[in-house]
Order: sequence, then structure tokens, then C-alpha cells
Amino acid sequence: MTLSIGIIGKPSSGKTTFLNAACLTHAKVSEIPFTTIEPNKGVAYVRSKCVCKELDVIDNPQNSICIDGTRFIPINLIDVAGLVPDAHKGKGLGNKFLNDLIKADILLHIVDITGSLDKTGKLISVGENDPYDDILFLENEINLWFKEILEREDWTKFTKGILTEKRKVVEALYDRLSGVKINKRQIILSLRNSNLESKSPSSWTELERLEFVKSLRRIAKPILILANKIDKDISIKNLEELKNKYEDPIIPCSALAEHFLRKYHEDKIINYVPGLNDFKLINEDKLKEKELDMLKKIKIKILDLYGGTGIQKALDYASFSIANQICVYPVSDVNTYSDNKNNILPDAFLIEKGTLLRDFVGEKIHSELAANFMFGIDAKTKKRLGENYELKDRDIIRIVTSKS
Ligand SMILES: Nc1nc2c(ncn2[C@@H]2O[C@H](COP(=O)(O)OP(=O)(O)O)[C@@H](O)[C@H]2O)c(=O)[nH]1
Ligand SMILES: [Mg+2]
Repeated sequence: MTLSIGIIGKPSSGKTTFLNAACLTHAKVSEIPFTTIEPNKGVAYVRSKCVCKELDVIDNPQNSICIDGTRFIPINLIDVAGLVPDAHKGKGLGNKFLNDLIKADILLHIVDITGSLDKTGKLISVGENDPYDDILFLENEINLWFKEILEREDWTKFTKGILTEKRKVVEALYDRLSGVKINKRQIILSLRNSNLESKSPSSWTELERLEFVKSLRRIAKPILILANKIDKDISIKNLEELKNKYEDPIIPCSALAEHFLRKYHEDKIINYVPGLNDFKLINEDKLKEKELDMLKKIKIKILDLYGGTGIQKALDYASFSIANQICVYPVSDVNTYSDNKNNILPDAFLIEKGTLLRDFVGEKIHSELAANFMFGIDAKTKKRLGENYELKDRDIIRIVTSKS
């Protein structure tokens, strides 16, 4: 399964602009709240140093892209519709919003760092809204949603059932939360973090239930904060203030700047590789003076100051540092590093650190292959790998089956 990143944030914070820029799609952007009714989906890319340079081969990627020795590997983005207070109770587009969230492995919270939008996305005077409130509000809303799913209407009946049927708590909770893309390991960790490992759910207090879902939310749907609209003057001061209040990493970004850079690149006016802090003008004549001015501003006020627009950095950070992904290259010939159509290093897959070879074959490669799986071969060392081998970043692997 492909890694999925959900883009959340209040109306008009810039979610659709972010998705359009990251995927170069053209979903509708506007200042009217709830323009995004259907979740817009797109494919974006994360960067990993490609193994082609180390092996000194010229690759021929199929599922990904290689630019100057950097692999761009596809991930899914989901732009989730606007969120208003009490969404977890079904207000606004509440339940629709929450149902779309389920599919995401990580959430990017696009915060309007200018502080000029109220909770419903209406324009207010600049600086009137404290972005920190947006962070707390949204975290709380998602926590409460988890709590609703946990408790539902029949919490008492459910917990009594665990006792009378002598069910394992982890199994019972896993079944109950099965719709939310959560695994047993995450449930076990959350029970431990909230000190509920040895306490029967039938005696969990209201507060303990909240502690449990808070911990589960942190583990199962981690949120990375993006301070968007960093191109506005007020944003620099607001970002500094926010950093004093919020401890976890905050990535400053300008979705709009990324959108323009990719657009001009697509129109062959500039050369721009996403994530870099510079671009090359290749067709200046096609630009009006105003546009050239804007590009210069992007260079000075964003690229030079922040080392990039922040969009690619956010996707990479979310995937590798938060979701702990590593990159693996399956091949069918360990000498030429190619598939059976002679494509060299055709595919690059993201998997979670700690994944074992047998699970990789089952989940990522093919269920048919998995059934006939015998062993793997490390293409770099030509050594045989057993099913319990823990895959490492930038491994090149051949899967040997009883049919190959
Ligand atoms: N200045 C500035 N405006 C932005 C940026 N990102 C989005 N916007 C603007 O914010 C408004 C709302 O954007 P949109 O993507 O529709 O927000 P959504 O409701 O969260 O999907 C639009 O006018 C965008 O052009 C940015 O990085 N900088
Ligand atoms: Mg939108």
C-alpha cells in the first residue's frame, strides 16, 4: 500500500493550493469556505538519494523518477474538506471530513500563519487569530472523534462483554477501532503510554478514556504543522511567536510560491527541481515585468530565507522522520539490477523501518509471489536473505520464488 498523507486545516488556510502545488493538479482554489467539497486526491513525491550513483549505473525508473541522483517516490495526498468547531459531532462537513481522515497515515496541518482567518475561514484583520489556537483546536477535534468511535453508544455493554467473554483487551479494542487504520502495535503502545495496560476497560474513567485516545491519535495519526503563507510580511513575526508556544517541529512554507515555481517550470520558463532553493530562468522573454518581479521576490523572501518553499521539505520530513519510511529497490537480476524487461532499478518502494522481508513481499510485491516465496538475495553483496531479514534503507533485493 502506498503511503497516504492527509492535508488538514481550516477553510482557506491553503490546503488545495498545497495539493495543487505538490501534485501539479488543478483543483478549485478560492477564498470561499468549503470550496473543497469532495476530497481532492493527488500523487506527490518524496525524495531519497538514489542508489544509481553508488552503483555507477544509468537507471530507467518505472514507478518513480530519478533527477540527478535523487529518487522521487510517489505517495498519495488527500486534501480533506474544511473543519469547523464540533465537526466530530457532525457539524459542517464534519463526518465526511473525519471519514476521509481515516485513510491517512500522517496528517499535515496547514496553518494560516498570517492569523487573518477566523475558525470558519472568514477573513478578519491580520493577526487577530492566534495560529496556536488552530493547532490546539484541530488536535482536540480529532482526539474527540477518536473518543466517539471508541465509546459509541454502547461503551458499557462493550466493556462488560470483554469481561464475560474473557476477551483479550487488545483484540477487542482492535476490532472496535478496525475502521480507523490502526494496528495492534499502536493499541498496545497507547495502553502503555496512558498507564492502562492492567486496568480493565470497564473501570476506565472519562479522563482515562481521553488519555488513551490522545495517545492513540499521536501514534496512529501524527500531525506535522506547516506554517503556510510565509510570504506575507506579518508571517515572520507570527512564526517566531508560535515557535515559543509549540514544541514540536514547525515547517514554514508557501504553497503559493511552490505553485508558481512548478507552473513556470511546466511552461518551460524556468528550470526548477522541487525542494531546491534556486531555479534557473530559461525563457525570460515570455515573462511580463510583474511576473519577473514576483519570481525575484520568491527567490529573496522565501528560497534564500528558508532554503526552499517548504512543500517538498514537509513531505520528506513527514514520510521519513515521522512515518519512519525507508526505500527499497526490488530487481529480478542481481548482476544488472534490472527487471525482466531490462529496466535498470525500475522501482523504488517506501516501507516502514523494521519491515521484514516476508511482510514486504506480501504487502508490496504480489500476493502470488508471497505464496511461492523462498528467499531473497541482496543485490549489493549477493548474499541470501531469509524471510525474517529486516530490510534496510536503499536495499536492492531480488525475490526468489519456487516458480522463478
Ligand atoms: N499569500 C499566500 N496565499 C496563499 C498561500 N497558499 C494559499 N493561499 C491563498 O489562500 C486562499 C485559500 O486557498 P485554498 O487553497 O483554496 O484554501 P483551502 O480552503 O484550505 O483549500 C487562496 O486565495 C490562495 O491563493 C500562500 O502560501 N501564500
Ligand atoms: Mg480547498
